[in-house]
Amino acid sequence: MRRFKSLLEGVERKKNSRIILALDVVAENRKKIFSRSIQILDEVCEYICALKINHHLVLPLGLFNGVKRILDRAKDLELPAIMDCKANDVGSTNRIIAENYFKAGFDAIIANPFVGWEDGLQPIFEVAEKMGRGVILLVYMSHRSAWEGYGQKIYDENTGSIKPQYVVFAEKALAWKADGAIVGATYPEKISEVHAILGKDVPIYSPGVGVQGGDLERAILAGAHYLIIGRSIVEVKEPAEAARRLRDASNKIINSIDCGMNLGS
Ligand code: O7M
Repeated sequence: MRRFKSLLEGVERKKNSRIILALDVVAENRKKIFSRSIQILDEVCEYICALKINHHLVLPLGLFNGVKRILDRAKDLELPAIMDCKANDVGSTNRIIAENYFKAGFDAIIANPFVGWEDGLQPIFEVAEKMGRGVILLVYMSHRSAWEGYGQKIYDENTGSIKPQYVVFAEKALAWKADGAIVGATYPEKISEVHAILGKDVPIYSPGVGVQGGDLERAILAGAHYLIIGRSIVEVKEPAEAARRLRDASNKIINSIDCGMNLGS
């Protein structure tokens, strides 16, 4: 059974935060990358509900070396960890990717639905099911050229209809019972559209607030549930203060929606 969604919801409630830290630490050497990562994690843990690790750490530190130690620290702090590997290969390779990241201690991994189900992402979902972990799918990315892939129009041979790629990916996230869907905060109109398809079944994780130009309020009002934030926390002088401000700002908007003060929600 996959337990990731409920695990994260529990931490979200306990911490009263929907901020996921993208721990994208860049430093001049491995030692500094590791020590800075631990330091930031310790400083901001109170204000976040999970952390996301990317190639910034896995490549220099190694999965079963430095990253595993960061994951152990995250466990001590009761923070779920997501691996942003954007798995995108044939099924046999995807299985190895998932097994290794889960064995190292990750609670969920991110995958690209572009490779399809059979002999594509199916093995990842099978491994996640067996090991009680989660799978989050890319639906519409935050960068400028996202439209070239995620926005292209595709022809459905079965129905004869033409749909944007991201709508089909959102439908797959529902059909495959994904634990989450990634939609960039830089495209709030896409968040609304995807949210209309997913409802409450598949929460939207939204990266791109801050440095990439995405607006926290617009993303949440459009339907983003979790905000994935990196440089606006990691690369400032006082990461804890930045994380606290982002958590408080997001909670203010969430509370205003709950009180029915935002007509757009
Ligand atoms: O806040 P930032 O821009 O410093 O960091 C955002 C993080 O989210 C960074 O780790 C990116 O690799 C990641 N990300 C995007 O920025 N855009 C996407 O569309 C998707 C991701 C992501 O997390 O994919 C799972």
